[in-house]
Amino acid sequence: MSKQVQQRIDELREEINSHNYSYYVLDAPEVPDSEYDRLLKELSEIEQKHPELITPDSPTQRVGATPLDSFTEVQHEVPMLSLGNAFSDQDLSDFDRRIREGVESDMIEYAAEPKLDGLAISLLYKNGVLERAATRGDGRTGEDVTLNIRTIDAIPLKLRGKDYPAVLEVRGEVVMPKTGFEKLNQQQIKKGEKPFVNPRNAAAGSLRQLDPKITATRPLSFYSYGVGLVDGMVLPNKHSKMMDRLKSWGLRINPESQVVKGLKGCISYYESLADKRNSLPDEIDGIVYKVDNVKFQEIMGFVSRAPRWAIARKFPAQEEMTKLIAIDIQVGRTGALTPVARLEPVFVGGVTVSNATLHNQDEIDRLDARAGDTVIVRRAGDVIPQIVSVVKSKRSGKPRRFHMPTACPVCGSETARFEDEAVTFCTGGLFCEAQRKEAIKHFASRRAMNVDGLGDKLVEQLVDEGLINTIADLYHLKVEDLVQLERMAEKSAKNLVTSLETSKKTSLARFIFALGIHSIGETTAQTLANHFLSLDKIMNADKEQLLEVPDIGPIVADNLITFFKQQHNLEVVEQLLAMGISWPTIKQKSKTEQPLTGKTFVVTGTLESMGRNDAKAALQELGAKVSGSVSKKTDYVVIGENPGSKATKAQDLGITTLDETAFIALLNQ
Ligand code: 9MJ
Repeated sequence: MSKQVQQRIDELREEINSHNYSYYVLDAPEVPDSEYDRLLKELSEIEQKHPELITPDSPTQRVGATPLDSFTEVQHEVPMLSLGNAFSDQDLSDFDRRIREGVESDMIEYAAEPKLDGLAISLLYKNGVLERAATRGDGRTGEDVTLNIRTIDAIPLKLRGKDYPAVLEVRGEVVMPKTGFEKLNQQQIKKGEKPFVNPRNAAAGSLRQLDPKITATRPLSFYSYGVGLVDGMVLPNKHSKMMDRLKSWGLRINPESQVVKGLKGCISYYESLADKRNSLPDEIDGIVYKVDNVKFQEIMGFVSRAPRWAIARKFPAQEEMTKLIAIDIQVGRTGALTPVARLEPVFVGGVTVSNATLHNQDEIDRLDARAGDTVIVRRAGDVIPQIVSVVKSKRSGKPRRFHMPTACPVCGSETARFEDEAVTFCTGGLFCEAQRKEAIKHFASRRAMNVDGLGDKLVEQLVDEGLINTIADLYHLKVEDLVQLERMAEKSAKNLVTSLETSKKTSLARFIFALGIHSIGETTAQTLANHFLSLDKIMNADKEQLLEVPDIGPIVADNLITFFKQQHNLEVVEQLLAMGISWPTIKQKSKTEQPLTGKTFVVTGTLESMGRNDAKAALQELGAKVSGSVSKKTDYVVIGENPGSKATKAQDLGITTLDETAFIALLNQ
């Protein structure tokens, strides 16, 4: 029995390791994630039943249970080197000349590798098993980060095959791929925690965790680029061949690595990688050129802690220092106010940058950025330039703190900010030039005023041509004005004027929704109409009265009050009413008197005579509550064509169902 168990364990471990190899090293996954997870689950279950068969190099043993109190020091027997820098082709040409002269050869072959912007790490394998992982530290003394490194799937806990040296110290870079970095930062912001400045800081922060469980959640990766201590085998005498051996043992090598010939080869490799830089999965800050021939490396030797046989040719910096001239406000088409840093133009990441986003007030507070400050600007890849930090030591005088304006810089309306939200927005939705087009599109849309024939494109055209400025102007449009527009035939113009006329007969709820007040959706608009019965009462309600309405909280209440406090908004509403927009008086004195009050409906499937949203609105107008899912609390389920599981559930629960005919009859009653 136990022998069979051991055999299955061995099989599973081998298979899992082999899939890891295909995925990370060969970059050619063999099985879907689900299959990989299944194998790992099976192994884990067997190991739980037979804990005596668990070994530290089992793929289930990546995440340790107990956090550390502190990291212990590690002495590097072979020092971990740093690299000299080349900032220009001239620097590189000097380097090449020194090598040619040093080894007395006309043309040198170089192993060219992307210079990854991560953390240098040493991995010590004894008899093929990962024993210890350490940071570079100062090159001689680093920190033991074995437990954290073990959580990185791209690092094998056990080497592949059998022909590896008894002692093998692999060196390489732990990185956080760009996509993982973006995701991690989104999560950080969501949790209200500080985002990381760049992938390198994120990788460093992740490895510095005392609890490996946290590191395990971070999207870290690893590429090898060399060896340190080796015992028990002579490795190939070319760097590139040695890297091939590492690859065969399951260590990941950067797929962009290449052997190039002479200075010319170095330069064309540089150019091709610089072109690709933004589309590579990992952040790189240059190219490392290493003399491929190990004999030549030995001839060249070292200066202080850097080899004379290698150099890092840096790409143009992605971070530069400049002056923050001012913080301006941009108003977006949805009314969001975004602070923008106006910068003294600076060349960074390959372009001249003179603006950077500052996101919101919280971000400005976090940076403590003030007009006149010296700041560090970062532009990586195609992303919008960011301000990384303020150089406080260069601050002079006492610049004032920044505060979001209380009035919209475009239209002068009051600004507002939801509690617990980072965005400040303009409340002059109907009037603000920045929001004009969106406000008009929303107003005309099917579920709002339902102006047939007035699509988004036409709204843009009407505003761009200066025919309308606000939603009220729509009702002044004449056929003569419209026919002047490009691609507007007389018939379409006439139809549009008719649709506008027809749209004037609406409902109070539609009208409230059409105003496009922040956080007032269709349902809230309907609730307000049902409760207050008249526009006047809604416009004049104070906070207390608004909070009495079911499902209306303080945010909605505040938004309504602020909206109807803006003179501009009031004027537009007044004009609309003067133009003849009207709705049937809602006669019910209170919502309890409406025919369907207290009844909960679910609508499922396709109705022939109306859309689901219209059906919903019709029910709400009669006081019913419309829910998205069937439960014991549901009173009626309206069933259209191809209804799906909600209909079955209704039958199971014994709930009354209505077909379309019965439903229409009910509405007409
Ligand atoms: C990076 N950071 O990608 C070296 N490196 O070699 C590569 N760093 C290095 N090589 C010797 N590709 C010392 C550092």
